[in-house]
Amino acid sequence: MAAERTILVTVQLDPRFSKGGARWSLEDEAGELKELTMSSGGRVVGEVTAQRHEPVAGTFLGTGKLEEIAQMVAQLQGQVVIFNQELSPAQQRNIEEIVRVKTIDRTQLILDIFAQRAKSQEGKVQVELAQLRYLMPRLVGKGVMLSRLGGGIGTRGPGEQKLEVDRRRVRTRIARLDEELDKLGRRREATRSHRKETQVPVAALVGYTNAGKTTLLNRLTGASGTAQNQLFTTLDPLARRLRLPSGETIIVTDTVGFLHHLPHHLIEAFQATLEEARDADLLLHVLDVSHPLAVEHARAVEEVLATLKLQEKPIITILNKCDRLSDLQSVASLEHAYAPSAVISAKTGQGMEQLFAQLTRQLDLLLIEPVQLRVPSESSELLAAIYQSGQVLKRDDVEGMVELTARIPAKLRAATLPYLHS
Ligand SMILES: Nc1nc2c(ncn2[C@@H]2O[C@H](COP(=O)(O)OP(=O)(O)OP(=O)(O)O)[C@@H](O)[C@H]2O)c(=O)[nH]1
Ligand SMILES: [Mg+2]
Repeated sequence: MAAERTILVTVQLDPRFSKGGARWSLEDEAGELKELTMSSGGRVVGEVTAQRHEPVAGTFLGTGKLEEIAQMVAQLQGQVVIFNQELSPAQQRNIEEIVRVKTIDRTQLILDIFAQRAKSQEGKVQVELAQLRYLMPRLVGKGVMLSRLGGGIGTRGPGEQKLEVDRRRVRTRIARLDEELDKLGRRREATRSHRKETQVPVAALVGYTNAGKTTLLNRLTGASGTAQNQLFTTLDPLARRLRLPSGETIIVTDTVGFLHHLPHHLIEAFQATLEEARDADLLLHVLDVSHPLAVEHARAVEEVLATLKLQEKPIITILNKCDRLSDLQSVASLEHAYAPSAVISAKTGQGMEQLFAQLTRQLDLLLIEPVQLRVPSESSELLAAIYQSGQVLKRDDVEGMVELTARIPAKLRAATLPYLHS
């Protein structure tokens, strides 16, 4: 199929209405939408941006803006309009009636990419399920949308009947896929519990899409997963054994990439894939430090980890693609802010010794039981030392005191003893 002529619509809402997105400029949002579209194989022929206080209930954008989009579609022979936001089924339908071509939102765009990439049986089932669940509430009414689904435009009667059949078919299919996923999940569970029995620690690579997770896995373990400069290359995670220079063996698993504003039901759809991360003893957060939005990416990843209740796992932040930086000075502050961290290039192999050392140290700490500490906030040197060589699992700042749950290496035992708190 030839690449569809696509018109992009990037809307930025008042930060109060778009959770956590305040630091992304309109240009950043538009840039990411373009990358996603190209990753899905679309051809961008036109772009529209808009800023709004809040969405219009029925049409998301105002009439004027929608007319502008309709004109652009006509002039540039656009075949599809893509929004960077989530649209309700009604909004989607109403917009399609005005712009006269198929209109898709951010969720559907990501689902399309996922559908192209999924290779394993489980991945395919997960994507199809998410697609059907997305489709279900949209199987109503009339319009361009319906004709795309094979229903008839115009006469209401037959269309409605057809719809009922469609809906029933979709429901049956969802039930069957649910069962299949269950079965596949049990098989995966068996593999994982086998790994647990053998007591090999598991480290899961997590991070923003395109950060270099697969490239790093390949370098670490000589695996040959596909790494590409496009978003969401990996949907089906690989797991490989790695023998560290210190002699320890660990299993490293790849995972699906994260994105900011990852639609909620996509996270749900990928729970199974992310179980690799949930079961891991250690998370390796790969961050592309050469990206101008690196800090924003890191925050988006932290948000997803929090949603998955994984933020308290031990994390090593891997500051990747350092070969692209002209001066390593700029990365020094990140190295400090994200400690324990390692500056590397998965491409050239630079910094791998530092990463191995961090891995070994964190694995050693895994064997130490966490303790509770209450340290005065002004003891900044001790706090820094705990962060540098210990492993902070939880932190609360309460009235001039810092309450920590942390694993403390032997050399800090004495210094922290007075602050032990049960
Ligand atoms: N210059 C440079 N490029 C890198 C480095 N690591 C990865 N890349 C490139 O970055 C792109 C993305 O790498 P991947 O390994 O596919 O990234 P990923 O995190 O697995 O991405 P998804 O699977 O899409 O989430 C590829 O073009 C890699 O060649 C690095 O250290 N330096
Ligand atoms: Mg990958």
